[in-house]
Amino acid sequence: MGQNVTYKILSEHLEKGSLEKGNPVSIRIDQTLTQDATGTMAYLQFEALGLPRVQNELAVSYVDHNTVQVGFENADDHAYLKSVAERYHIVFSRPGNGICHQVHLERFGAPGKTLLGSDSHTPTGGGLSMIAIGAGGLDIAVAMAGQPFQIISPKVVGIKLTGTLRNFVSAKDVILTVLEHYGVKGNVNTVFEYFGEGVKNLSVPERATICNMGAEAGVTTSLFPSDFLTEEFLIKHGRGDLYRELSSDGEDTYDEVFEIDLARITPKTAAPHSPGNVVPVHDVEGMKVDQVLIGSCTNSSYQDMRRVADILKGHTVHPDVSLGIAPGSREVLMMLSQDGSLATFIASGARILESACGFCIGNHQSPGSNAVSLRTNNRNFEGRSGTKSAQVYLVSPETAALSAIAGSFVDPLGDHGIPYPPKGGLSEFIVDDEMFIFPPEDGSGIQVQRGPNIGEPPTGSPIKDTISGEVTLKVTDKITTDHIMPAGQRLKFRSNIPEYAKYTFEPVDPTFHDRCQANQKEGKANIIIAGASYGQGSSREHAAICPMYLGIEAIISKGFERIHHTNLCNFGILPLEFQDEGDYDSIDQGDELVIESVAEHLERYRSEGIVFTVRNVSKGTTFSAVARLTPTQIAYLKSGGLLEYMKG
Ligand code: MIC
Ligand code: SF4
Repeated sequence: MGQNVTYKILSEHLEKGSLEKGNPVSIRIDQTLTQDATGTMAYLQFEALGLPRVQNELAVSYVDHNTVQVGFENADDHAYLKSVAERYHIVFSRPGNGICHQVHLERFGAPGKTLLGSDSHTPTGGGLSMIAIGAGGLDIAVAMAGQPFQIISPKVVGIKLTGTLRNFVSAKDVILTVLEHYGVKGNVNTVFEYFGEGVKNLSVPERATICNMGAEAGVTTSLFPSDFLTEEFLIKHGRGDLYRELSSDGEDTYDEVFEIDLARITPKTAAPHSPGNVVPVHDVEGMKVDQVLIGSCTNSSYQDMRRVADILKGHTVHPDVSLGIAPGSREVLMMLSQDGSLATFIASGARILESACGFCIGNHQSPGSNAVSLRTNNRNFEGRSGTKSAQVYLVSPETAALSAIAGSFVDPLGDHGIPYPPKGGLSEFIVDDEMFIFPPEDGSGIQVQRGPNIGEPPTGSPIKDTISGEVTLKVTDKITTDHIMPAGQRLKFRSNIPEYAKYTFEPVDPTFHDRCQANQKEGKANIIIAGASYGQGSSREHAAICPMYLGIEAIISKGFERIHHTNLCNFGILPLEFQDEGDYDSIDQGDELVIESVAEHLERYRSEGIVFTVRNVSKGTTFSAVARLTPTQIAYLKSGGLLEYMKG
């Protein structure tokens, strides 16, 4: 029986379980990556496991998120990360080296490998035909301890590509087309695998852009086959020996096929405030633009940047627009400086930003009130830019550059008078590993540095037999992890849970923290009621750790996103789904709920889920809610979370 690439790689890495769609399986993890915002907690957790060094093939620690460094906290985190890397045999990518996903693709990605990263955009590695999955930091810590990672054997959607993109239409428009079709919810336990004649017309960085934003659809990962372009990319990065060809055994290996003719794709934009809110650029043509930002792990390759430079050449940024450009890595920046593109950016009036996440996570470059901001990154959730009233549109680098010149939204296929740049630029990559610190063989003598902002990971307690408490918060559909744990100016508290917990649900209800603590003092549980697709977006496990710290014992929703559901189990919070979604309407914030005999229920594992009865004491009613848990997740809940389970 033929296989697709997804199942070929999964079979090679299978440690436990049977690879049949819907079954939980454990897979061996070859490589791990962390970034600083999730990494400090991941390494604190790894340290708590008490091992002498990491056990997996390759572990890389990047510093790219918190590089603005207002206050001492971030610099202290960087010092901790550097020392912990040397101590436990982890490669350290210094601040300035670039954005984790871009750098990992350039320097470590390899076809057929598995990669687990504490960042939801880890699937960028699928551009090199890897099974690259985003997860919470604790899952990465456990993978670094040599333990397998559990996933549900996925449904594989084959995205069949034919044709070639027209000039001025790019990979971003491809993934926006996919998002337009599949939306941002309901794609859990699914993989998007690209195949077909059109694949050979997309470069590795273009494939990476497409895989990167598959995260917005909520899939487990996305990937491309590995072919002559993969080999060329690897050879140019001095890693040709890692090449292996990987392709699917045919169209009938997919559970579903979605066909895209690249030649028919038109420029798209994701309008405020969701990456799934896709409209043709043509529909917004002429809209006045205040800010344009080009970069992020989605669109910051040399190919993207070079095309932007070619479009900007000889033009000045419109007087009403602020244009910022953040090349994705030091390699890209060095190449742009060598081929003259950097000079072109400067001459055009662009503001050159650090090779880091920066604007994408609201660390800086917040737009003005009600401003229209065009960005090449992957998320435009309300307020993520740092300005709640801003209107953020996600676009391709081509649309961004043309609009920065015009001062208004430009349809790249329209009559803008700028010719499509001929293929140019450097044909070889600049490979330079000077900004990595490779660990010594024996790091046992290294002293780990801990600044005052670095706290201990909180310990969980075993799930209670009766969960009795208040609905402290009722929220609607599509609550993102940016709503639960804001980033931006709050990001510096990632290593300090008591401090960071003060900002839990800050954008939704700033009184949440105090109200939770009041209930905790009275010995009452805090319970959250949520709509569909709860926990969309980032992998940040802080969206589970801080609620755990604030005594959230259960969350009842119309549905959870994959990474967040896993994080909740990892931190001992019971995730329940309404059996009848209509029950959501009958509950009010402030109602008292009781869930009894939790332990007894958890003994009754069912693959379709365990049904609990929830009593609404305030309304005098009952309703049913299902916990969709794997046997391992049940064990974590009983132990008080994954860390407690691992510690035995
Ligand atoms: C994001 O894009 O939201 C982040 C910041 O990269 C997160 C990770 C984090 O919250 O630290 C992600 O995508 O997982
Ligand atoms: Fe960084 Fe933005 Fe990519 Fe997240 S999405 S890793 S914040 S560039």
